[in-house]
Amino acid sequence: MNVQIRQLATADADFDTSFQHVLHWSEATDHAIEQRVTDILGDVRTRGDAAVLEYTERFDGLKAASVAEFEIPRGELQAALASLPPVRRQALEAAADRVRDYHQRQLEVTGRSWSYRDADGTLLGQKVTPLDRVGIYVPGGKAQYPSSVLMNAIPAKVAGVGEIIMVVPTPGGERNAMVLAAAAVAGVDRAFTLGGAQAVGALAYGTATVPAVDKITGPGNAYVASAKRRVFGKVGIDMIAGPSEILVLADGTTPPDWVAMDLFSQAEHDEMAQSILLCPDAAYIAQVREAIDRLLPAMPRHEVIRASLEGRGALILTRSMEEACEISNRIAPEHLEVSSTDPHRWEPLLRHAGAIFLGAFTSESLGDYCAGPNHVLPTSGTARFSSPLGVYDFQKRSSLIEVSEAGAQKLGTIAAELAYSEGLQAHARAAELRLKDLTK
Ligand code: HSO
Ligand code: ZN
Repeated sequence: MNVQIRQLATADADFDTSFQHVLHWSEATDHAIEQRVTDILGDVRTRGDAAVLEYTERFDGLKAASVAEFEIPRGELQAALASLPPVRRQALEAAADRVRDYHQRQLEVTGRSWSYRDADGTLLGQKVTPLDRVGIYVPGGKAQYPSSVLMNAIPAKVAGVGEIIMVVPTPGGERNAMVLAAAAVAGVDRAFTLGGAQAVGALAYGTATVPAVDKITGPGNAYVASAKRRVFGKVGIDMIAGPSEILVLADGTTPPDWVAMDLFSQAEHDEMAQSILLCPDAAYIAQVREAIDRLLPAMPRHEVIRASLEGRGALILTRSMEEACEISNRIAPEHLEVSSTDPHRWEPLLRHAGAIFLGAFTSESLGDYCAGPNHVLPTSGTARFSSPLGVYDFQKRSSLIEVSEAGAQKLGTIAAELAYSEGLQAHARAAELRLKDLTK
């Protein structure tokens, strides 16, 4: 049966209403999940390892006498790498090299501390420091993403994080060799077969066995997302990632099969993933539609792809490429492909997207694995205000101030005046004590 994907045109009288329908995305909070996560986190916080053991047995069916049994020895990570078929290992290592290289360049820009002296010789600046210890949550179960291990751990490593702790749920004890191998390649320091809210709690509060971290990154299910929200403040978090999204902005020159497959590539992640085509050429949209129907049956994940395309997908006919760019900005997609012979003409018009893929050869999937930039990206329109995961997420900044004697005179007068206006006597006096005529 043909795919019932929604088709709209900006020229339609009811376009705004149907477009709102495409955008609408109810992230209804599930109160039952919230409550259970609150209970689990409270329990892990007060009872530590004992609670982690109980929840891991209950949810993942893993029984152990101590949490230490859930730690995967470093040797096992290395052994997993050694056990891979050579082509797989080479692909993993080649991807890691490119991701490392990209983030190394990012470090050169964002890792730089800076300072200057003003006219009075006062030194002002900013010092960049890597985080001491981070936790990386790697989903297990139905989705196993070794690429996400690379995308989380490599920027942390490049930033100079002291210790990287990975947690990965292994329901039934089934360990994924690629995930473990990726941890070895990326330089993960310690790994535990733990997952769910209990793993997030253990990382946030620390237990006798699992060390407390300063920040937790990585995607997870609704329980993990809820737990990350709740521990935020005690620790840092990266973001709460929603289902994957792709928007293809096409001028009608790319082979339609390529575009259809790119739309499938994100749709196959999840029934709730979103794939959208924006194009000013009606005949081309019809060709992509035909390609979708022709190519779908052969896809192993055709059921997920169909559900995603029919539920949240859209083919949108615009009046022009300029208008397509405007609509893309309103959507602020996670991934934006500019499938055009002249992508650099459109790129300056595009303001909101997690990652922008330029030209027909740049399939989004290359970015998921090995182009170099991070694949952890803002979703659900959050590209309006946030950025890809990067080296900067594993660093923090401290301000540096060294006031010279001359500076103390000038700043002391200003600060004292403002301090008196706030009724803060001690602040004012601290500044005034350093004024020359008062210390004589
Ligand atoms: N597209 C996903 C990342 C991923 N794709 C992992 C394949 N594996 C993030 O949006
Ligand atoms: Zn993907």
